[in-house]
Amino acid sequence: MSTKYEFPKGILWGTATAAHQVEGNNINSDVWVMEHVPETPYVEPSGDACDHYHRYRSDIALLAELGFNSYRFSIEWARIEPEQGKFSLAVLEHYRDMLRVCHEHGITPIVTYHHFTSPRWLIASGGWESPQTPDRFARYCERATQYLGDLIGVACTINEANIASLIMEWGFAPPPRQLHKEAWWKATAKALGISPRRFSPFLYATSSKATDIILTAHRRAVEAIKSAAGNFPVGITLALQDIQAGEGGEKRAARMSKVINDVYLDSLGGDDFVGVQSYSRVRSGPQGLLPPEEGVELTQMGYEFWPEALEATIRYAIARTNLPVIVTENGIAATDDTRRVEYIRRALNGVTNCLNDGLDIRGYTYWSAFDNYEWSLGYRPTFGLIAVDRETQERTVKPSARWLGNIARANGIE
Ligand code: GCO
Repeated sequence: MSTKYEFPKGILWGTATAAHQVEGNNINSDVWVMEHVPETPYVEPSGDACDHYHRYRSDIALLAELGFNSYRFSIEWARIEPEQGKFSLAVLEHYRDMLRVCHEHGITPIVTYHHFTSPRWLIASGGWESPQTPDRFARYCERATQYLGDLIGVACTINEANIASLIMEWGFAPPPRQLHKEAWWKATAKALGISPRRFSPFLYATSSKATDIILTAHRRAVEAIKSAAGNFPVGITLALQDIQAGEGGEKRAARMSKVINDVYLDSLGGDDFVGVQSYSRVRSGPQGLLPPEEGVELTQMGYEFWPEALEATIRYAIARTNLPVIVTENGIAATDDTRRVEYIRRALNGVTNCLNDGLDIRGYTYWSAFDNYEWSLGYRPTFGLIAVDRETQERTVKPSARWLGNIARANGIE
């Protein structure tokens, strides 16, 4: 006989998206430029994406109908401040309406202020290596909060502040000197009117100076949001991997943890929570990452199917910060939806283990609500609980959406 596990009252059950990945036509952003240079490493451009910019009303209604009580989405800096210092009231009004629609459906909005993309003008003026960026980011956060703050439920300043460190540490990008010579890098820099050496988009802001700038931008943003009517929890989100040591890899694993996780986790004093984003584990050998372990199932992303990483990363984040956790992303790219259910089931098992130990977890957010634009990999990886027809934009609810929606509605799991 199965017993029912009841989650603590008030837990946020939601799904996540990011503006660039779902809205469509984010033409004033740096990533749009990167997607469109002839030498682009992106397999396809984002185009209309899921046309969420126009379909948010029915999309949010659908999420509520499925049983979710929160929705994490990002507001797009490149739209809100299309030119430096010029703010678009029309766009702010658009996001205000999204927030209104959330509340109409009993959904707590979790708003991310920066999710990988930046305005072209920011990158043209030095991007994430410029000492002026923290102030610029704070000014945008302040303006947006003045306009939207009364309707925001939870705020995340920067999504995966550690992503560039992670990309670098794992060798997913060549070292800067080489990167600056790549044809697509040079072409994008040229299109933005900047020299390849000064081109510093968020995902490749890998220097220690950039790390400082990102963390300073976060701090300034927290202050700006709080001073501009922000009467809601404010935090950051981090891509946390369960870093395990393979044979002889202990030293290297410790170094990875430090560079990718600890530098960030150790500077979150004053935040209200930490957003944990977990997908898989990695194993480190003496020289670097080891390939996936033989016999372990792989996801569409090539990651190990390892839902237990969520429990490990929640424990790690809390041990290091002593802050409450919101799981702001957890998910799997899979064509077989039954594997998604199995993945989430095991991940939630980890969440309940943590809760049973008294750890403070405030929410679980599945990435993603929709099959969407997975950056340079285009539309092939399907993370969504809801499929989207690329021709017609028709939404199709997958069984995993109903299954997780029912858990959310019941606030419990069998
Ligand atoms: C990230 C981002 C998302 C991704 C997701 C799946 O974590 O990289 O927040 O934009 O799409 O993680 O890879």
